[in-house]
Amino acid sequence: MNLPDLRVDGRRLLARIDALARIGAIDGGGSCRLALTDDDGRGRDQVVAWMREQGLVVSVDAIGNLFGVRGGTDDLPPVMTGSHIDTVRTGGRYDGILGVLAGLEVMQVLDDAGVRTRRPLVVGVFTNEEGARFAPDMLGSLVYVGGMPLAQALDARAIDGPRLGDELQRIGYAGAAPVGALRPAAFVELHIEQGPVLDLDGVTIGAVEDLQGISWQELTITGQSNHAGTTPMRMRHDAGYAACAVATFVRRMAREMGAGQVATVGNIQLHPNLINVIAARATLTVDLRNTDETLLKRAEAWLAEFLATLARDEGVEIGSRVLARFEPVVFDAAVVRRIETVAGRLDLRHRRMTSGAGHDAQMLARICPAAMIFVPSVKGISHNPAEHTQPDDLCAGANVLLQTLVELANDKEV
Ligand code: HGY
Ligand code: MN
Ligand code: MN
Repeated sequence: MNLPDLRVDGRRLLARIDALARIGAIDGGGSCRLALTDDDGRGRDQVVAWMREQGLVVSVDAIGNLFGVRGGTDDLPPVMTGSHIDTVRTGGRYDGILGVLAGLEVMQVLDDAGVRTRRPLVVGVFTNEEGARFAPDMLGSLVYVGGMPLAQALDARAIDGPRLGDELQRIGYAGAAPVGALRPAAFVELHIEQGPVLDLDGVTIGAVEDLQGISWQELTITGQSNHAGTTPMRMRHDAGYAACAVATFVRRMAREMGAGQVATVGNIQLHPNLINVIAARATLTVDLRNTDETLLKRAEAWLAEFLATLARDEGVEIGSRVLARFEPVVFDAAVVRRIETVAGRLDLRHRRMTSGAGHDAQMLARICPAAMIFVPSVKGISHNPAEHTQPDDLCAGANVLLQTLVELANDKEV
């Protein structure tokens, strides 16, 4: 079989995507498998079962990252692919899952064709990529590349209370392998775009050349609970009003800054959260992102100024805790070019682009040449059960991944 003619089996890939989506299934066709919950554990069990069926050597490291290794002919550093299978609470069926299952599909195609690559191939499944239950996001790959001490990560607290290390133990994925033991020669991640660019352009493949910086913080606003009916407006210290003022400010700031600045208040909790009580306390999260680190820092500074003025004017205290802070990342130009060349050879419309979302590839880029392949998200919808990518596009992305991984794995000099 001529390697460039190898193609994935779309039916098998889609069947596995459907099977995994049924674990933690929610209305609308999506899944909820928050990191290290029972459903995430069941999802992991299913992926490990598929890895074992395919004869891969499976290892689990101390932060719960899963690796399926397919040996090569030469004892060289492996080429790695993969992503995550944890989801947000309103997750779709492709975010992260496509990268993991397409990686397994690539290995199955090589088995079926009796092909052994020079370098070993590895599929990684990284812990807590979403950061929805434990902060920061991309936690498993961050620890894997040495960006966060293991002990600190194991002590991370879930938004519902449990300690990360205890949850790993509870679902049986506190692995024995030391983190970072597998040092890849290169890393390529296939992922849905989760934005509207490819869909609007009618382009099938995104060769992702960079990824925007991320600033996550949790704000705690302490006011004074009081009677909603008797307290004159001038005497209020209303944490609920202050939280909403932050949400409207960051929206206005992003619009005024333009230049790709985005801002989201995605989580607001009020206490005591009652109709007739002025809120004593508000806890909220702010997500700021920009491809330009200088502009991202400017957005953080403007928010800090606004918070100081708001605290003074409303007579509340505002505390801030950094949940995640990652600078923009530029992917490896040679790997990006290789993705473009493969897409061109497969007659697929392709373009270079930036990732608006965070991904495990941004962490792997700290230790090896890394890049990403995007496929279109219909109407740019993601983190929503309605998340959809056309089957032909899923297969096109998996075929670009297949050919890119085979080329990298047979190249002595990556
Ligand atoms: O937040 C993100 O960009 C990713 O979904 N973790
Ligand atoms: Mn993802
Ligand atoms: Mn996501």
